[in-house]
Amino acid sequence: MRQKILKELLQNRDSFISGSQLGERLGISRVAIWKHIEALKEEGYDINGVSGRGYQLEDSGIIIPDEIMAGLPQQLIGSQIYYYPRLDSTNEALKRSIKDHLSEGTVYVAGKQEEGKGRRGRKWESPSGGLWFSFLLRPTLSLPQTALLSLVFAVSLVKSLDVFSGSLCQIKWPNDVYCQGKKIAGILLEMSGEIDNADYLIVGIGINVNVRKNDFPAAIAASSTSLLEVNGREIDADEVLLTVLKDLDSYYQEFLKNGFSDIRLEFKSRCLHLGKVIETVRGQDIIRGINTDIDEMGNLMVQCQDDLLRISTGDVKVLN
Ligand code: BT5
Repeated sequence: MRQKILKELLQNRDSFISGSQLGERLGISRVAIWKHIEALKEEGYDINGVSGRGYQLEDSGIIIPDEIMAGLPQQLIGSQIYYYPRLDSTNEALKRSIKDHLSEGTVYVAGKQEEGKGRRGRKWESPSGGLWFSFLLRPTLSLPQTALLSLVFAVSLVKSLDVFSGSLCQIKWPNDVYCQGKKIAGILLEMSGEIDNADYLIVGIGINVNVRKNDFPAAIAASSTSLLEVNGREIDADEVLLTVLKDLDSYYQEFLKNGFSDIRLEFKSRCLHLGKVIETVRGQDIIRGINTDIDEMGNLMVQCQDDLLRISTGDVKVLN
């Protein structure tokens, strides 16, 4: 019933709709409507109630799962979608639900995250207006193959975001997505299990869709961008989600079938720093050199004077 009330409110978002009108349309009492509205507010939906006029929903990118799922017949990623107006972190929420036997491909989307996570304990700013979601996979791959998925999904994401940004997006190894020189999206993979037998893999993706600069701390505002900023207008978050989920699924299937070879070439063609001088840290050492290649295992190859070094984890700073 709550989903039905939400749909009615979304369809009437430009005006107020009274409790009795809602009740008539859905065949329940005005009091029952009021109770559901209070529960929806409790979940985090921003609903204005004005006596004598009724209810109005503030729509800041609400996703209706049924509508997205209807556009994804037969695919694994997005076979189940749940939307929450507010969560701590979609990765954490999905992790907590795993014991409830969630099916592979389940997606959790949040309107905003109060404790959004980046890699290595960093924070991911997740105000309203962004697309913050995670999905569950149970791949039967070796650990190095599973790790490659972070590069595979980065390639998938640049392809999707090209469409909505109208420009060629790029990847900063291993999986940050850049648009016009600024970060627009990030990916966080978390897994649990044994080395060759992952219990589960959670893939978290954050995309700055309609996020406004002044919703970010100054440092993040300066180094990031959004689809809103590059287009100069708001973009439908549900269309972005639909496209992104389709591409993620097709790249995942392609990787399972044919491996990394072709996807690696796409990664290289979109890599922000291939052929450039980069800096990264390995153990206690700061490595500075030319990034000459990304190898078949997704490692970064860095030429430092006479040594060709292979970097398998970490962050990259692009120097020129
Ligand atoms: C990432 O980490 O880029 C992975 C981000 C994954 C976020 C998704 S949202 C859904 C799911 N649920 C979660 O809790 N997380 C995932 P990393 O490469 O460590 O980048 C983090 C750094 O990016 C921060 O230290 C900031 O400098 C910067 N940053 C933080 N929020 C940002 C934002 N919204 N846009 C651009 N840059 C941001």
